[in-house]
Amino acid sequence: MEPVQLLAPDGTLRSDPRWPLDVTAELCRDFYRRMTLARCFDNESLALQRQGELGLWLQSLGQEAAQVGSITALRSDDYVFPSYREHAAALCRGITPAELLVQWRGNQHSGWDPVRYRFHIYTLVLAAQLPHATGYAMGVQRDGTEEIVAAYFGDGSSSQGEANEAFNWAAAAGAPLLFFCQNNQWAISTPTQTQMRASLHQRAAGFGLDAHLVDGNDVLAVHAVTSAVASQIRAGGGPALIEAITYRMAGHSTSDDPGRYRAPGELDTWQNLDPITRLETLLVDRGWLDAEFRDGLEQECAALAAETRRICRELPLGDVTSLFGTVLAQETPLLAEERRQYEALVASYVD
Ligand SMILES: Cc1ncc(C[n+]2csc(CCOP(=O)(O)OP(=O)(O)O)c2C)c(N)n1
Ligand SMILES: [Mg+2]
Repeated sequence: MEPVQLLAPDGTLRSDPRWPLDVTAELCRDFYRRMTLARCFDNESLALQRQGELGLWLQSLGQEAAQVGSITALRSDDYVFPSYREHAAALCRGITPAELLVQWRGNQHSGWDPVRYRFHIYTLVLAAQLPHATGYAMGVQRDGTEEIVAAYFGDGSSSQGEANEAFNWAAAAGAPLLFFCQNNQWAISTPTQTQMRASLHQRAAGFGLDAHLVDGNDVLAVHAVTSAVASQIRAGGGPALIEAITYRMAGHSTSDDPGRYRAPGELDTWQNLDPITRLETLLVDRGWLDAEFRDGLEQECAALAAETRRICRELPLGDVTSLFGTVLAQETPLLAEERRQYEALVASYVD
């Protein structure tokens, strides 16, 4: 299967009758704006981590098209289960920089109200969100509403038992669920080729999922495919999986040095496929990137960066012991003892 592509790396647009999309100036500018703002926020967060203001940061650099193209194809009340790198998608849902950073500064366990944004908290335990999403989608199915559910995960996570259980369970139940894999070629230092023999979309079809492969650095293709697949799920067509071929242009996290395992030249190859540059080529070609729009976006980016720097330093310190109160409805004696020990430890810190 060839990945669906509507916008070639050189900016040439082609249409595909199977994946219709009304490519307007407004749509392209909106995608360009969202992707540019996400990258700007990501760069700023990286800088904050390097300055010691964040404990850790996992960049979404290079994956903006996969995230923006897909999340904008969903309705705002479709419930989403992300993994941990979905900052561009989170920003599209209206989650604020403060809400996104507080967890990575180590001040709170998570930063936002998942019910308000219809966007679940980040899951760092690989693939744990996939059975959760399946169960949630089965609930939605029983409610009989028009809502569908989407779950983001990575190529490496697709090797987890939970992922494969979720694929099978969702397929068997006919749950209204979209599995969206960002195949960014790496699971920390393990390349996709080492991780699997059959590609994910092939495996997905074997589970009975409606499986698709898309160029994840082509925001138009991602959007067209996700829109069509989401409509099909909403109409009762059962679960589907989209594998988006993209690239993690940074290290796995700020604790990782990809120079130790990545072949020289690999990044250059993918830089030529940069999703933002690709859309920019189209915008310039069509005369849709006028000075007013460009200046406005530059100012918006500068304001977002400044706001991100400001709020990061001011983030309130949460109650770290609250974790003990949110796991079980009734505290067990063992948990109570552990809580007391932990509270004593925290109280013993001088600063
Ligand atoms: C159950 C589990 N095993 C191992 C890890 C350690 N770990 C964190 S991220 C990661 C790689 C994940 O790769 P992928 O799913 O492709 O996502 P990506 O980081 O590329 O977005 C690993 C092995 C973990 N967080 N959870
Ligand atoms: Mg990966």
